[in-house]
This record gives sequence, C-alpha cells and structure tokens, in this order.
Amino acid sequence: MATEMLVSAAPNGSAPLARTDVDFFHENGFLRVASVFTPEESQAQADDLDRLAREWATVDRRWSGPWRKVYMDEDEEQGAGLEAMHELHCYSRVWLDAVTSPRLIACLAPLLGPDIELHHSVMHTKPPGGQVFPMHQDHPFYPHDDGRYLDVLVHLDDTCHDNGEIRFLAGSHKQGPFEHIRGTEEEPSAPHLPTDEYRLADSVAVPAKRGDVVVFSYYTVHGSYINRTNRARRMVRVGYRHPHNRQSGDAAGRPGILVSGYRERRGEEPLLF
Ligand SMILES: O=C(O)CCC(=O)C(=O)O
Repeated sequence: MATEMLVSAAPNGSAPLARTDVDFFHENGFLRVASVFTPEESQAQADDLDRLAREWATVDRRWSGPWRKVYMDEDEEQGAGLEAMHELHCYSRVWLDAVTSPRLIACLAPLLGPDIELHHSVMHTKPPGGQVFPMHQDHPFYPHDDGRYLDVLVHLDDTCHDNGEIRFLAGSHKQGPFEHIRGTEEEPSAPHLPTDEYRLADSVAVPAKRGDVVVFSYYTVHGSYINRTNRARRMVRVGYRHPHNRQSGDAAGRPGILVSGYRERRGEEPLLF
C-alpha cells in the first residue's frame, strides 16, 4: 500500500536535487522539495497573494460535476469553494520573482532539462470548507504534445489531512494521458477520472510546509480532500514546459517566458508572436 514514506525531500532547497530525488521523481511522478523559499520570501508571497485574493480573485471557478456528491454531503457541497485567479506573476513582482526563482529553477532542471519555459501560474486557495479535488491528471486542462511538462505547487501554508494536502497515485505518470470524464452541456463537469476506479483513499498523501514545493508530472494522477479547518489553505500552482513541447488546441504556439536556457530554432520555424 502506498504511504507517506514514498515522499522524498532535498535537504537544502538551494542545492540541485540529489540523484535519489531525481530517481524518486521518475519512479513516482512527484517530489516534495523542502525549503525552496525562505521564510521572508514566503511571507512576501503570502502578503501579495492575500492582496490579490481581495482585489482580483474569483470564487466562481469551483469545479463542477456529479463527482461532488461522491465526496461531499449536501451541506459541504453547497459551501465547497475555491479562490482562484490566473497568472499571478503578471500582477505582482513578488510572484514574478517566485516563478523565476533561480533556486526553484535549479530544482526543475534535473527533471526537465536546462531549457525551461514558464507556462502559467494559478492561485489554488481552499477556504475553510474548500472543495475536494477528484482524482485527475492536469494534462486535459492544458494538453501539450508530449510529457515534458512539470507542475509545481508552491506552499504558502503547512498542509495536512485536515486542510486537504495534495495526494498522488504513485507511478501513474508512466501510463501517459488518460481519457477523462468531461460531462455534458446539460451537466458540465471539470475533467476527472471515474471516482470508483481512481479513489482518493488509494492515493499517497504529500503534506508539506510553507516554503516547500511539490513538483509533479502533468500525467501524474492527483487530488485532495476538503479543507475541514477554519483557516484557508493557500497554494499556487505553476506550470513549466520544455520550449518545444507545444500546447495543442486554441493556445497552440502561445509563447511563455523562458526561465532557463535557450529556445533553439527548429529549421525555418516562424518568429513567435
Ligand atoms: O489545490 C489542490 O488541492 C489540488 C490541486 C490540483 O488538483 C491541481 O493543481 O491540479
């Protein structure tokens, strides 16, 4: 049975990952890296996140779908929200520094290679009573051509079972993209996996501390329980990709900021717009 024992951590966030960390990531599809951000950096990030939440964020983007009734009773379901906004780094210098942090990027390079492009950042704040996330991959939310894509959860609060720490199905990334349930026009649903086959109860809990990051492949199946505490659980997800891993669909070819390395031109590839 999967347990928390699977979680690895770099002893010092300023050092590149150890070989065992890289092996752990490739085997399991996720990795907690401790103390990537200093207490001062985390405080500045939390202060700007709180201001962004007051002034810009929306509570209208909670995930929909019939799966909500599997994991939450009627009262919980009614109240289960999410505070969200995209691209924090376009609104706050502190967050631009966070998503381009050399200490963070040094942890990603051994997993993704030296050339790394920022794709997105998104606030994931679970207020008290904040929603369950059913098991899913992130790939269907922003599909790209291949697996060279890392998601990073920057922790602004310590997480535990009671406030809904992130949880993973260890090794699931090895199977590549899965077909997800997407709902219908009458009954829309956020992409998710069948709740009877992919159970939160079978996943590995990865509690983390403020200042830690949890890195995972966008193919790794994950989810989280409701926040049962009376305090918000603040987290920001940041997506990074190899610059040649093209996004499919409407956003194909949309460039992001290069946070490491160089964008090689492939043949007569056109100029970015
Ligand atoms: O905020 C959470 O607990 C879940 C995060 C998540 O599912 C995601 O970033 O895709």
